[in-house]
Amino acid sequence: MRRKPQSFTRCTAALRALAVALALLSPAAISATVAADGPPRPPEEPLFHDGRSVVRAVVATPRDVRTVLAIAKDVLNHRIDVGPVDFIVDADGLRALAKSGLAHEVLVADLGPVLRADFAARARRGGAGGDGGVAGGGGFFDDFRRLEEIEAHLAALVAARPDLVTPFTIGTSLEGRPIRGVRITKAPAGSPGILFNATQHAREWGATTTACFIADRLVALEGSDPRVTALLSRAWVDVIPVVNPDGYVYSWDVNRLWRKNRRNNGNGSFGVDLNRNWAFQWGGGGASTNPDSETYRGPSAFSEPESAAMRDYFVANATLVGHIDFHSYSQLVLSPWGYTTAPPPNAAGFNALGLEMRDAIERATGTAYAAGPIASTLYIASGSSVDHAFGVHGVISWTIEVRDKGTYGFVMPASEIVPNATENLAAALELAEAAVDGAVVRLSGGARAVVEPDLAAPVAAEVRVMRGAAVAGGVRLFARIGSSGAFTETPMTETAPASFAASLPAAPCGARIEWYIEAATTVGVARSPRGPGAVHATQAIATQVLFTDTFETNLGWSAGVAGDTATSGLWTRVDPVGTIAQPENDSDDPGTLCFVTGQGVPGGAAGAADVDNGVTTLLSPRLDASHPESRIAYRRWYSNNLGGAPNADSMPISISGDDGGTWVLLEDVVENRGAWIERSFRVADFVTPGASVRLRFVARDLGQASLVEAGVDAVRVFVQECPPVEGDLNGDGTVNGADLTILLGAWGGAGPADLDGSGTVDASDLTRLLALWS
Ligand code: 0X9
Ligand code: ZN
Repeated sequence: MRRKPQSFTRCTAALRALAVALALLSPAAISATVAADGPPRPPEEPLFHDGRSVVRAVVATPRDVRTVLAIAKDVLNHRIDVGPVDFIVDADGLRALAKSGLAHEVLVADLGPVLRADFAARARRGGAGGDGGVAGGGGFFDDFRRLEEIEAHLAALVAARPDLVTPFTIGTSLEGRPIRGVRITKAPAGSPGILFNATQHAREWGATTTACFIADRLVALEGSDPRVTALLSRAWVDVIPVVNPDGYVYSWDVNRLWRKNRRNNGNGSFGVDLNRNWAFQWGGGGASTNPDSETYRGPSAFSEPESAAMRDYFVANATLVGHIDFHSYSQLVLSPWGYTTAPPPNAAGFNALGLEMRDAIERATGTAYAAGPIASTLYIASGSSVDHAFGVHGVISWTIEVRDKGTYGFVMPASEIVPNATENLAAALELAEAAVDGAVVRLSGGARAVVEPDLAAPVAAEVRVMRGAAVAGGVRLFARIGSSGAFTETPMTETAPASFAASLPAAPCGARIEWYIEAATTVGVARSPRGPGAVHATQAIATQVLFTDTFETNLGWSAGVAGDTATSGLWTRVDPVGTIAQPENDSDDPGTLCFVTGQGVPGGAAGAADVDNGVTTLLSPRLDASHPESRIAYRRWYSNNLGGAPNADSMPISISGDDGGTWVLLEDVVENRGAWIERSFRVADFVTPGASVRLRFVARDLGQASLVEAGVDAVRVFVQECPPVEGDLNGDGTVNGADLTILLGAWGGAGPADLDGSGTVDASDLTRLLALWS
């Protein structure tokens, strides 16, 4: 693949103007329209946003921004670098949007029924529903919970493990509600600590449940999970799930989409955006002076009791070293700064740790998040928690925007609570360990699953100090061949600042290499992989590539077969033009071409060249997979979670061993990763290996008007095997004591231990085995 810039980054001046305009647009700029709601209704009369829609426009120019500005009732979320912005419009706004010609999709046609159904479901369950069961028991995470239920759950954690959990209150909200948290620790006094908080923004319930889940799991896993146990023995972890209790209650009782606190601003409007009310860089960009605005910064820094309580918490807890402020939505892992696009101190450290957190999330549930600094990844916002925590206290501070990416937005289905929180617990542990141990170790190019036998394969890692200082010679590789015995320690060489290299031991074909890296700082020892005793595992095995197709020329693929019904988005071999649903580049293989479903035009709408009205089939030529151990690999792209009727389709990928006569399903793709994903299969697990194997990729839009995009690249046939080792009776790749035991056990008989084929296992076989000894 040769990377080409995304079309909208080609014009940097326009982009800068766009960034400025977007900073203005951020909920702040929509104040006047929000005010059109008039004064808030009394609590007994919920607001359901009837007749309003949620739309996503792909903003590409400052003019587009002005259009959105004029039309939006509330901006929900947006990312500058990929262009989409989600916002609420009324019926007039929807008409205006259609007239404006701005490319957009309707994510929710009418919020009214959605919010009414959501409200009714919760009302049926009753206010006191849920049993506050301890440590995940009793279905606490089956549904969203009212403030009282969350408080009861925190109390239950304390009651269950008084040796581990201590309750605290950091202050009182405007309406007199305590802002509660729990401290979870077995560490001695004076140890470093971590804070996880959520719900500065009332409507972000997916963040609230994440914080509750983290507290719950830490309590449940302490004493059994080595990683959690080790963390809690050397650090304290505080969880404050609801920083804005008044707003949270209001989002349950009156307006599900309420964001701010409940300050009466005195002009008929309510609420200060707590995440614009912190002192560090208070009053800068991306915050509003207008009380009607959704990002109203308040009359002065820390004017609000909720943010002031958080300020006091940070002052009082001097050994706090790491922090995550959970928000929703967009699936982003965000680091300082928020107030400026200028890089923060240790930007490289933040970047490396952000990527580690993103990877941990993906390993946990397969969900794709993006990582980067706030101001350049999302938008400029000043007076926020993250900037204050890092700017004033030096705390390694993050915002995570949890699921999803706009399909449900703030109104996350209850079934997503646990998977969402599970992936964010993984990120939380990653942050906690890096902050406590003082460093992050990030493997360059990941941990290789396979290396060539008998060669010392290089291992490279980026080591970034997050706290304290590096220890000279403190980065070391530990490796062993096999799964038992001592690890051999090798110092890693610093080949460039923060880049360390060493080699894995050469291992015979078939052997498993286990290894880990340690990086010592003055405050602790960081490790890859994280967690005591965890190892990377790499297999030494010989790979022989028999066939490669990079799609730079057509080696006989058929794009379309008889019976295909799709009317647009047919498979085509091109250098793709990206949209929010389609790749901008082919996969990481030589050249630029791949197969995708329909070629777009630069700046075109995402729905313009997707698959519509039926199926489109991509059929391979005959592939020679006659080696009995043949494996087939391909890289695929699939997107079906954007646009109308998301997740309604799938892409079946099948294999035939008889030239297309009969087909066996390899996988039915539904995952939406926004990335090229490589898959490989052993042919014999599906069909009889032979010279007439074919692959078939069926992209389809069945029944509903969905946004469906797919791609295929880098098809290969290869074999991974070890030549048989003479004398290796147990097949572990070496001749050793285990083989001797087998030979002696077979003494006097026949079979494989009869190495010389004399008909009897005897002394001459023993002599031979000893001569072959590894
Ligand atoms: O705007 C915000 O406060 C956060 N996004 S949200 O959609 N949840 O409202 C992002 C906060 C990022 N942090 C900083 N801007 N410092
Ligand atoms: Zn938020």
